[in-house]
This record gives sequence, C-alpha cells and structure tokens, in this order.
Amino acid sequence: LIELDWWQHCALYQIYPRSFMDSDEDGIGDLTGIMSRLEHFKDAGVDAIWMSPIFKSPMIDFGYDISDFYDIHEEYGNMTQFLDLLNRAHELGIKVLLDFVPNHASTESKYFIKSEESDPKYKDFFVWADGYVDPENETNMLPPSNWVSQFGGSAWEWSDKRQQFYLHQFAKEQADFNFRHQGVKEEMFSIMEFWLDKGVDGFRVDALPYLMEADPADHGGKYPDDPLSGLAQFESHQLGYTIPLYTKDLIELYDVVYGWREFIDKYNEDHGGDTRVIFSEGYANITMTMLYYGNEKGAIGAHFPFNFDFITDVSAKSNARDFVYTILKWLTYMPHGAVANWQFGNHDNNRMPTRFRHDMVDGLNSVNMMLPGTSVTYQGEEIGMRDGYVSWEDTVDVEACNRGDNETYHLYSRDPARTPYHWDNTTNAGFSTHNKTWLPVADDYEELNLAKQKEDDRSHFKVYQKLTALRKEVTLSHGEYSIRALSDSTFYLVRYLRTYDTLVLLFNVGEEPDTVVLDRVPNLTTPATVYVSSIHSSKREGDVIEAATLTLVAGEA
Ligand code: TEU
Repeated sequence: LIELDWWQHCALYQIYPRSFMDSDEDGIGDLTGIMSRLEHFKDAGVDAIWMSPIFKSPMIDFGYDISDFYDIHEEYGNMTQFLDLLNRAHELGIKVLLDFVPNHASTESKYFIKSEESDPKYKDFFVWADGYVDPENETNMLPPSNWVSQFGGSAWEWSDKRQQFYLHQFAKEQADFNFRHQGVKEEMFSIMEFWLDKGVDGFRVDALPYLMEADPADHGGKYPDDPLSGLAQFESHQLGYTIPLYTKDLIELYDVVYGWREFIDKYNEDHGGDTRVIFSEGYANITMTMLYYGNEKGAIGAHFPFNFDFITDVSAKSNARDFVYTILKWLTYMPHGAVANWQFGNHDNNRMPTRFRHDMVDGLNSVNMMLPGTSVTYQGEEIGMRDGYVSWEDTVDVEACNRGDNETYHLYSRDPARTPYHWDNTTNAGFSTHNKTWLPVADDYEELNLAKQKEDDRSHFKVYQKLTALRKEVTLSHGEYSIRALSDSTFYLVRYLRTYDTLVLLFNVGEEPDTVVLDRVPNLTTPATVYVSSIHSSKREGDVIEAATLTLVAGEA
C-alpha cells in the first residue's frame, strides 16, 4: 500500500482563535490560550489545526481585514507567543496552518494608505476607478458599476483623498487587491514565504472566487454593469441569489492559484521536511470548485479546495438519497487521484447540530470521519456544540450589522456559530475569567461541555475519539467505498479493502425509526460487531449483530 502524505488523510480542525481559549482575562481568545489547550487535540485524535486569521487587524471582520500581514494581532499575542505555539504543536506532532487572506486588505493597511495617496509603488495595488457625476446632483458621484458587496450595498466606496472609488467585495474596510498588478502578486509570495520560513505547515486560502474582476480593457475601458446580479436586484431580492458575472469565479483567478502551488512546491523542494500545503476556500458550483484542484492542461492548484457541499446542499430536511447524492457528487467530479475532504461547519455558517438535528451529531461526525480523504472539524463539533443565542444588542458580525436590523439580523449573523468554546461548567464555560466575553457564552454550556463529556459514560466526544482512532485503520485510509440509500431515511457507507476489516456505517437521517435489511449492504457479513454508535443508540460497543434486519431510531448511526 502506498504511504499517504500527512494532508491526504489527516483529521483537520478549525480553530476560531477569538473564541477558543482566553489566557489573559480580557474575554477574547488568544494564542497562549490555544497553546494551553494543545493537549485537547492529542486527546481528540486531531492531526492538524488551521486557525482563522491571527494577524494585525482593526477587527471589522474579526481578522479577515488585515492591516499587517507580517505581524500578530495584539489581542491575540505576539510573534514570540506564536512561535512558542507553533513549536509546541510540532513537538506534539500537530501541523499548524494559517489563514491566508489574499483577496483584500484592511483600509488601515500600509498598502491601502499609500495607495490612496497615489504612492508610485502602491497606487495600483487596489481596484480604483472614476465615478460618474450624478445628473440629479452634481456634487454627488455615482459608482463605476452596479456591483454588490457580499455584506450588502455597493461594492464601490468613494475616497475623498484620491477622488476615485475603490472596490470592496466584502466590507468597505476590506479593499480588494488588484490581482492584475505585478506588485500585488509579488507581495503575496513574500507574505507566504515569511510564514513558511517561520515554520507553518501551510495555508487555508480565503475567499478565492472573488480574487479577480472583469478587466475594463475588455469592456471599452469601463467596469461593466452586471446584468443579473447588480445592486437593484440584490436589494429588491428580485431574482433571489444570482451569481455575479463580473466579480466572481473569473477564469483568470485560477492561474494565480496555480502559481501559488508552484511556489509552495518549489518551497517544499528547496527546504525538505514535511509537505507544506494550500487548502482553498470558496463557494462555487462543482465545476468551478474542481478547477481549484487543477485544470485539464495539467496545471495543479490547491492540495484540495474545501468541500462545502454538506453545508450548502444538505440540511435537516434532507433524506438519505440527498446525502448519498451529495457525497457521490464530490467523489465523482473530483479529478483522478485527487484527495477529497469533508466538513459540516465553519465560522461562517450555523453550527452543524443546529442546521441538522441534535440527534444526528454522532452520525454526521461518523460520515465526516469515514469518507475517503481528509476530515475537517469546526471547533465545537467534537462535543456537538450548538449555535449560541446572540441578541441584536450583542451582535458584532459586520455582515449582520450591515445587512440586517433588529428583526432580520439573524438571517445573516455569523455570531451564533462563533460563541466561545465550552470547556467545562464553570463561569463562561471555562473559556475566560473576564466578566464579559466578546460574544456571550451559549446558555447550554453547563450541560454541554467537554469536561462533562469526558466523564460521561457515553458522549459525543467519546464517539469522536473512537472515530479519529478508527481513521488510523488502513481500511479507512486506503479502502474502496460503496455508498447507497437503503430507504428514504437510511443510507450505508461501506469501506473495504482486501483482507482487512470491512467497516460499515448505517445512518438513519430521518425523524422516525427505520428497519433495514442487512443483506442489502455489500460486504457486510453477520455476525458483525458494533465498534461505535450514537449516544442515543441501544447498541453498545462490542454488541454483536446477527439478525437479518436492524432497526435504527431517528438520527441513529
Ligand atoms: O468567506 C468567503 C465567502 O465566500 C463569504 O461569502 C462567506 O461565505 C459569507 O461571508 C458567509 O456569510 C471568507 C471568510 O470565511 C469569512 O469569514 C470572511 O468574512 C470573508 O471571507 C471575507 O474575508
């Protein structure tokens, strides 16, 4: 059997640094806090962590608005603490990935300040354009095009200083870099190299579909209006969600990604050691997503693009066939020889047990861990953490504040998925001793926390530990797969490999009990032994299944 490289089958875990562990009692998570809890990853069986941005930032978008790409944000710590964290993680055998945010920079960054001043080196670092004089009011300027920001409103913001508009596909404090400018491309290599030299194992690369926009040179020197997805449509919700034509998924952006892969491959070659990787982030249709892996001409891109299909394509309403379709979609479209990955949540979406049902946590974690490729866990999923309640008064997410009001903010807010981690049942769930945490701690923490789950006889965490241990089995790293619905509500996932153990997952995603006939499951021979089961299952580890049928209660795996 071919030995897999670490990233091809690791259990990867996303840390949201602001909410993981507070060591300096200010109600905000930090690097020393993360360092103090590294044992948790050993304990959970996690092999690699990626952290949402830890760089200097005014925190308009909680770190996705970077003002200095080469330094650590003060609230999170300093470079010495970062290096301590990195070294300690490496001693424990845990890989560390950073979040690389190439699409935009904070308007407080040196790049933007100098660009706004038309400094020769930086003047073209961002997407600047003249506006139109408002025919109804000559002192008012209208934006170059009808393009929309992801966080609501026009994607163009006027600069008095430069007397031009600049583009921002996210908040107005996040100016979009101009990737048609050589200086920007070079700066990106220099940022990556800086952190690779510090010893990081790679990057999660943020918001790639937005990297490039239509080139005015192709449109008679102007930024063209988007025919379907412009401001007016967006604000009146006329067409629902329409994919923008000129600001997202542009073909040219992939060459930039392929260039980064070349760069990191070269870095690996020159420096030896374990492979450094890039995992790309972006919500796009399956064809555009697959291009991040590489193209038909042989160009290679990200080690893998994050797979968001379990976030965008299935929910509590999905039946077994929807799950099977969603899984097979990725595996079928993926280029030959590529590595898959799976995840049920991240800091931008409602938490997994909330989007699905609470009784599905162990089943969903099982699917995540048993599919071929890399599994990704969002902080808290290992204990089944649910969305926290955040009132409008406590809401801090820029997307919710810009797009929502006190009645609609919950449609947009990402705060509920970002509330502090539940370590134990002490004040603030053991996250912080400060009297006010940056987001409120979810009120179920006394019942739902890591310490309790370690003590309980059966718990989501114990299931999670069994699953990460199971991943070390060669059947899961190298085995074939077979996935199919047995009924509307139950599907199987079988992993098998020659003479090794066959591993079978049966998962009832429905809301009613379901009885399935076991001889319809390929490679399943009875008597079969239960290795792990949902915490509400009547089956226990070691139970032997001999009967021809099996009844699974709602959500049972
Ligand atoms: O998100 C990129 C992205 O595609 C957004 O559309 C995201 O899905 C949306 O904000 C969800 O409501 C990345 C980060 O993950 C996100 O936290 C940042 O806000 C965004 O980039 C800008 O950096």
